[in-house]
Amino acid sequence: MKTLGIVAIAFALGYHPTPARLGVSAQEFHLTLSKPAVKAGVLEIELQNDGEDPHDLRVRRVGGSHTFAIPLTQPGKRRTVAIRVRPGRYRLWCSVADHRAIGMQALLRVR
Ligand SMILES: [Cu+2]
Repeated sequence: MKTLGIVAIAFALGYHPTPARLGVSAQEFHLTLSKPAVKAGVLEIELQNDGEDPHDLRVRRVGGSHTFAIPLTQPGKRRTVAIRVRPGRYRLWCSVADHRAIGMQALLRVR
């Protein structure tokens, strides 16, 4: 019971030993997130290209200046990157050609 208590306190303080995960499916021409919101901390983003063209992924906090980049990923392939996210809203988009403008973008909330 003592161990359980310590774990409960650790969680209450915001320590999460396993990172949050977010799946992002890329298709022509939209991005589908596995969930609309995640917790702050380490976030594993798994980009799955479910389309027929190569796509990449960019992630930037609204109001922020750093852009995380997941490189070009071929159709049928998957890439996972771990980033650290803070509470707020993050924009995700594909930076290939005009893909962002024609719909390959999404908004993620971080609590
Ligand atoms: Cu794209």
